[in-house]
Order: sequence, then structure tokens, then C-alpha cells
Amino acid sequence: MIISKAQFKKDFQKKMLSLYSQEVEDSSNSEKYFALGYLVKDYISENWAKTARKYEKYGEKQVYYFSIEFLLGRLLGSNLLNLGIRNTVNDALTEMGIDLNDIEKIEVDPGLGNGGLGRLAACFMDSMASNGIPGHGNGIRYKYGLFQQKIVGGYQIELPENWLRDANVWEVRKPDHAVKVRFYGDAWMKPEEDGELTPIHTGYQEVLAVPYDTPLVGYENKTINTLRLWSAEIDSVDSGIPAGGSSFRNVLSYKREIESISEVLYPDDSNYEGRLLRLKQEYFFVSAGVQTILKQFKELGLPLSEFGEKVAIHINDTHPAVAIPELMRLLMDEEGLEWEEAWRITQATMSYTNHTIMSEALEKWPIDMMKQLLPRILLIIQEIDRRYRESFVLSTDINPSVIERTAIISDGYVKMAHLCIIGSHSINGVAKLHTELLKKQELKEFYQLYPYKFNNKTNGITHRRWLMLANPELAALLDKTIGDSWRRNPQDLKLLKRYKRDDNVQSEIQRIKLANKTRLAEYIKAKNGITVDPNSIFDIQVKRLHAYKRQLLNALHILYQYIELVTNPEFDMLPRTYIFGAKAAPGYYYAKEIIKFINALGEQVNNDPRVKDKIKVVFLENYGVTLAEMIIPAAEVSEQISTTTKEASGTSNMKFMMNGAITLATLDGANVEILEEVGAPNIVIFGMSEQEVLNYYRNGGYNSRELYNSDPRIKAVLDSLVNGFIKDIATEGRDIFMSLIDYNDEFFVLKDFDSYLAAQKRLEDLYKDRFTWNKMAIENISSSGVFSADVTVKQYAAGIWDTRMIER
Ligand code: GLS
Repeated sequence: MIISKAQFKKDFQKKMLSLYSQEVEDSSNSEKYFALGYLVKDYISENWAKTARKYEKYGEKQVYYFSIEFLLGRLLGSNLLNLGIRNTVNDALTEMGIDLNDIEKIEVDPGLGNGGLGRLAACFMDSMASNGIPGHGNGIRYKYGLFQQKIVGGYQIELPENWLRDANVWEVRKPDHAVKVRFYGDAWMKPEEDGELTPIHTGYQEVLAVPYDTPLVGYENKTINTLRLWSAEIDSVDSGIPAGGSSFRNVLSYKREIESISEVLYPDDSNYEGRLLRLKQEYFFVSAGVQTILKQFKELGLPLSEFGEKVAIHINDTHPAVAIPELMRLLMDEEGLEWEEAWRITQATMSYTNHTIMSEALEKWPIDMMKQLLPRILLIIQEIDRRYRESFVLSTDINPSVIERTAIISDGYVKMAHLCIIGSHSINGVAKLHTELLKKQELKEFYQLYPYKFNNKTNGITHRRWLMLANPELAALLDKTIGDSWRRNPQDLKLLKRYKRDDNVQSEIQRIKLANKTRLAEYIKAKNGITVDPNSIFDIQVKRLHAYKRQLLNALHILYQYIELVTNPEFDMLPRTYIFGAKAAPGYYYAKEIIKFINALGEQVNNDPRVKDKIKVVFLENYGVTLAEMIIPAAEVSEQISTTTKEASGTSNMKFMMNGAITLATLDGANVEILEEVGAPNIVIFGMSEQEVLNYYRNGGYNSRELYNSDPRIKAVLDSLVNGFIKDIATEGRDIFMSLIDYNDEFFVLKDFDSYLAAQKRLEDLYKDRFTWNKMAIENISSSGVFSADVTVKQYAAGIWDTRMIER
């Protein structure tokens, strides 16, 4: 949109008056934030309504991205940017004596996701709107997002994240669009006189699902899509009151039970606990979403047989898997379709992304639990399973054991990934390696049955948030050097390659990096009280704390350097600042021990005069989207060191690269493709190959104790965990030692140790030559365009959803 500074000032003053009955000069920063936020929402509104009308007019196929997490980050900055009015607003506010940055800081970062999976959903939302793809999100409006992390005495403490305490300016509550979702009761098929079976569901509890819509603003293209998040509310006091009647106490506890459905986000990443409440959450937002989509479709007046041509529903990991039986239920029970036709429509509509091969993340629900909570849905799943098995009866070339292993229901469980694969027309992995592993390992038998369903869609990130917003100086340098076409066409970042040897560009890149490092150093000083030198190498690992991500390997290397510094007079190294940020799932004991270990190590190293400021170790608490926006532009080394085969893709690896950090990586997930893009001289690779890892796992691992006995560096490092050398980790040191030696080092930390050390040394040598380092940084930035989510969502649109992009 186009707006003059004068007009904006007028609008802003008017908004302030109508909201708070006061002048801008008399308002607090918080009031300024709300006035600006509501004003920006007004600006958005017109095109929001228009976008919906435009889609309708052209009969566009709509995509609905179903995800139990959307990790959006703050929206004021990105909305201003995408509307194309950020500079005007900034200038106008400056003239009014107001700093836009101060106002943006007021916004609470809604943590409605755990990590990569939720953040990917948010990046896709931005990129879909920005590319004119009619794509909307469907999820849960959690009252409490991911916990706030505090570090006390080196330990993680979790505090509730009440992000809705003040108003959320972006959402619009739509009570008139509420729908009812049914839980519990009894379901069966009743035989009729004519021999037909009628589904019956009685004694259910009805929960009201109330939608809250958030606009998803496309980049300078007038497209506004919708993120619909559902909140659970009590319907009316007399529906579903449990035995005991409607006494005040009963009603109150019933209300609490209902509202608990959308109360909190489960704080586990790549892991699941088979809790009833989680299954309730899943069916809740899925049923509300599918019911609404069907209703909207019917308003178009088209025959139901065309549903799959007008609607695509994407199942983001297995959490929304019940979308498949739910659509079947609606098409059959409510719309009267026959099974075969409902099944054809459902398969045409549904597609599924797998985000991990970790077995602990693969959801399976006990049949009894599903029978109790979702009796009608279970009947449908049983019928899908029965027909699946039956479809092989006549085929002689399929081994019955394959059918048993791939069936949806077996061993007393409903296997949600199997349901997704059988009920969808497309299954994709999130990086080339990951997809290959699915095809030849984890889902091999399915791949043999349905090779045509499998495809790869490597993840991507929105370069608008991760470059333009997070690193405005670098964005300005790019504009000046190669023009601004990369903003719309991220692959144009390639144009920068020509400047990799250019003195001016090199020194500008270095200057901007130093400015970002200085900013982060100030934050570290203010938050952690640690003085770090912006001229030291900033080596950063930020992500969820998980054994397979191997923050431990990083910490053990620091410990190795520390031991060398204090015992070996010959040892020298460039000064380095190691920065960590990571939340551990509250119940993940081992991960929390590693946090304590890193903090204890930092406490000791940072205060040991013998280290002479060569090493600083910083653990930044409460890592999330907002913090990432400050940390990533300041990084020089990006630690992507998961055990090969375990990280499906990773997305922070892409953000770091785009901001000019050099990746230190195993050949895992999307690191493989980063190497392909940037070329071997511009990335530092180490560690076991995929084949080695798979072979070791097949043969029951390796003998880590032998390594401990034969490599004196490993021995010194591990002994210092248990001999009191590192203070205050008696329990943690012992547990970590045992995990590596007695429990045989499941994630090959010691096996990769030697190769990691060598890689770290290579990295340091590269850093000594600033020309080479800057050249590498430029190569990384210029090769990062393919990792824009713009590229990814276009591949989804063309290859999976079959949707068009609307012209700007
Ligand atoms: C994850 C994977 O662990 C990441 O590697 C991946 O980048 C992300 C998005 O595809 O999905 N799976 C998961 O359960 N949490 C993730 O972050």
C-alpha cells in the first residue's frame, strides 16, 4: 500500500485518541504499540476482505495447512514490511520523536510452537501469501504458548507463557463462525430394514470451537490470507454436563475441562506422549477446520465430487492425521455419500509431510483410548484398515507380513503415520536425504507399495523475516550492490557472487557482521553479565536441546580446549565466544543435565584467569523466534552437528547461511544440500557418513569404551566430568559419562570427536585469513536463495496441491 507520512501521522493520532482518549505525546510505549498495531490491522483489513472475494470470484483452489503448531514470531515488524510501509512509518514516527524499534519490542512473541516444525509452518504462511497462493493455516489458539525458560543456578526452570495477558491486536474473534466438536459417547452401525447400515453416535459431549483469525500479509502484493486458530469453549451449560447435575461446582469443573483443550501447547519437540488431552487437541482443531471447509465449499454450489479439485488439506506431521477419518465421516454421515466416493475425495484432498524418522515421535494411539474419546472416528479408521488389508487379498506377490506391518491398526494401537500414508495422495520428506531415508528405510514397504506417492520438498525459510527484518544493514548492502530484485526473487541473491573478491563489499560484510556481534555482545552483557569481545569468533548453536543434536559434542570440544589452555603451554587458539540457546522439554531429564553442564562449564571457564579471555561460554535463556532474530545475524560459525541421519532437515542452518555464517556440519538433513549449493570450500564438513551410521546401528553400535581407553584427549575430557575438575556437576557429570561409556554413546559423540576437533581447527585456520573468510561468507549469502520458503511453497503448490498463484 502507499501512504504519505502526513496521512499516517493523522491516522496514528486519531487511533490513539479513539483507543485511549489521549494524545500521542502523552502515551506510553505500550499504548503506542497497541495504537499502531490496531491501525496497521485497519490498513490490512480492506485487502483481507478483498483477497477472499478474489479467490471466490476466480474459483481458486484453496490450500489449508493443518498444523498443531504455528511459531509466528512478532508480527508488527513483518506486517509493516510486507505492507510496504515500514520506511514511511519509521520516518514519520522518527519525526514525532518515536523510535519504532522501541515500540516493536513491546509485542509479545507468541510461542505457539516448539521449534523447527512450528516455525516452518509460519514461514510457509508468509511465503504462500507473498506468492499469491491461496493458502491458509488451521491450528489451535493455545492460551499458554511454549514455557518461558529461566536459568537458575545453571538449571532450567519453566514458567508459564501467558502471551494473551494483554490484548492480541492481530486476531479477530469470530463467534458466529463457531462450530461444535463431539467427543466421547457410543458409536455403532445400526442395521436398517433395507439392509443398509446407519452410523449412530449417542451420549457425546459437545465442545464449542470458536475461531480467531489472524491476517497473513503477503509481501507488497495486496494478498491477505488467513490463519485460523480455534479456542475451546463451553457451549451451553446444559449440554454435556457430567453426571451430578448442573450444580455450580459441576459446571465450573466441566468448563475447566472443556477449556483445557486449548489451554497449553505440549512442550515436546520430535517426541510424543500418548496423552488423552493431546488426542483431544488434535481432533478438536481438525474437526472444527474440516467442518468449516466443507461448509464453505458447499456455499460455492458445486457438486461434492469436485471437492478435491477446490480444496487441498495438508497434514503437517501426523498430529492432524484424524483429518482423514473426519472428512470421511462428514462426507458419509452428514452428506450421504457412499464409502468409495468419500474415499476418492478424501485421498484427492489430503497430503502429508513427515518431519522426522525418530521413532519416539511417531504417534500411535491405544485403540481403547480412541474408542473412548472418538468412537465414530475409530469405526471409520477400522473400516479403512479393513479395506486396506482386504485390497491385498487377491495379490500373490505381497507377503502377508508386509500387510501386517503396514496396517493402520495392529498390536492394540492406531498408527497415525500409516493412516496418513494410506489416506493421502502425497507423502513428502523435508530434505533430500530425509526423503531417501524414508524411501529406503523407515517407510520402505510403503514406498514399494506406493512409489508414486513419495516426493521430496526441502524446507525453506522466509528471507523477508530472516534477512530483511533481522539484518536490515545486510539487506541494504544487497540492494546497493545487486539491486533489490532478490526481495521478490530470492534466487537473485546469486548476483552477489560476482562481488566475492570485491574489497568494498568484503569490508562492508565484515563491518556489518561486527555491528551485529557488538549488538549481541551488549545483550549478553545486560542479560548474563558476561563481557564478550565482539572481535572474537562468534560460534553459535541454537536449537532445541536434544541428544541427537549433540550440543554435548560442542561442549566437550570447549572442555577440551579449556583443558589444553590450562595444562599445555604450547597450545594456542583464536579467541572464541561459544553461544548456546536451547529449551529442553520439561520431562527430558538428560537434556536438562546437558544444560546444567554447559552452564557449569561457562561459569568456570569465564572466570578462570588462566584462560585469558580466549574462551567465553554463554547460555542465552529463553531461546525463541525473537532472540533468534538478534543472534543469527551475529553468527560467524553455525553449528549443525547432529548425528547423521537424525535431523530431518533443520532450518536454522539456512538462516545462518543467509546471514553469512560458515556452517560447521555433519552431512545430515539439509546440510547436504547446503554443501551442494555453496560448494566444499565454503563449508566445513566432518563426521560419520550416512552409511557408516546406518551400519553401526544395524550392528548394534560400537565400543565407545575402547575409544575412551585409546584416545587420551577423550579420556582427559571425560575424566574431567567426574573427577571434580568441573565444579558443581557431580550428578550431571556422572550421568553424561555413563551415557557415553556405559550406555555406548547412542549418538556417536565420541566416535565423531576426533573429526570434529579437526574440523574446528580447519575453521580456525580459515578465519585467520579474513579475505578468505569474507569470501566464504559472501558465497554463503549468495547461495542461500534456493532455501527461501518462496521456492519451497511454489514446489508444494505445483507438485502436491495443484494450486495456482494469483497475479499481484
Ligand atoms: C522437525 C525436524 O526435527 C527438523 O529437522 C525439521 O527441520 C523440522 C521442519 O521440517 O521438523 N521435526 C520435528 O518434530 N520437529 C522439528 O523441528
